[in-house]
Amino acid sequence: MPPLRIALVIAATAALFAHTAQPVEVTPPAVRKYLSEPLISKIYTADPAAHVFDGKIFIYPSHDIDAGITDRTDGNHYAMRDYHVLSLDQIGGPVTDHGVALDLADVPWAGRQLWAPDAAHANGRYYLFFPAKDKAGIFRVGVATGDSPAGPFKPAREPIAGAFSIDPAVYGDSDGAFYLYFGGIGGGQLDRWPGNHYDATALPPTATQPAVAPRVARLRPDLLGLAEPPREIQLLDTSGKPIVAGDEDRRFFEAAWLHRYHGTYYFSYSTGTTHQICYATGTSPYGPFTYRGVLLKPVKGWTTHQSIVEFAGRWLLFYHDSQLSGESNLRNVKLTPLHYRDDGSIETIDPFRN
Ligand code: FUB
Repeated sequence: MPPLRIALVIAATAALFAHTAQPVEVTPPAVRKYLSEPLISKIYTADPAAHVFDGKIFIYPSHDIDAGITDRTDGNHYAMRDYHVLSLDQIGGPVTDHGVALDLADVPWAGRQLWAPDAAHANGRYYLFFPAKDKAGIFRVGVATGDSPAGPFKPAREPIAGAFSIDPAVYGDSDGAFYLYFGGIGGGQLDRWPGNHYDATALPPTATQPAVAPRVARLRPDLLGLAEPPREIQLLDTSGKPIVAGDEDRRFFEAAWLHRYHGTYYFSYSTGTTHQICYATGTSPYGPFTYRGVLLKPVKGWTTHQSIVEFAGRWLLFYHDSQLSGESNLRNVKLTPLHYRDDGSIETIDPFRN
């Protein structure tokens, strides 16, 4: 063997030996810690709609269960059957689970899947707004009333006429008017309601067409029905153009929420497939809302859903992830402070810290 070749073989053997025989330093994967811990672990909870009633924080979440449903089409495995209300007197204090506030079996029109609810206080009563599939498998929005923020709630016999799809969110404005926001694409069926009429064969927009938009309607003074036909909310980019369906980082998917800060209306929502909570701002509860940025980066799990409320002089973000179970449909609710910059933009929250 020529001297050069011998030298190369020796070098290669030495290198191989070094690789296999030397202790190899392994860099452990970055350990990601959660920004905050579950508020309650005895039951699985998700989609936290938080409100301050009677000086306390009340949370109206979905109550996740393992219903043994393996069919994940259209979110069928999210097969929740009741609602529990949670409350806490102070941030970091103990969380009370007030037990079953509404049971699917007591809702005459509903068939299955009690998804994300919300609540309101008016007329000396408390109102729980909730979506469920009716007996024909179409998502509707129902309302139930009670004397206490913790429930129990008595459901109306029929769903709210003119309200459909999922994720109702109620906003009470400073002039006493209440607005109902709703809708969720994909499993939430909003794509099937072009022009507010149900059409199971409706085609979703193409990637370059405006995205399917959530709806808003003012509620009647008794809050038991809509005062007007729902309007499509315009979500615009900063050049004033509608956000298009192919813009999955910014287009609406589900989880509508409205809050007001320094006179500006903030519409926040989940982008679904890209797992972000984004927000957009406007000067009216009807919109249009102009996209401002990401409020919450993706959490552990598939879904993400938020509410924002001011309590004791601090702004709080309520959200969920799948920390406890690792399963996308068995979630746990959390809270973390939220911070505004001087220009009214919101600092992006990372649900993990390194
Ligand atoms: O909890 C069921 C559905 O998952 C909600 O309605 C959506 O917002 C998503 O969180």
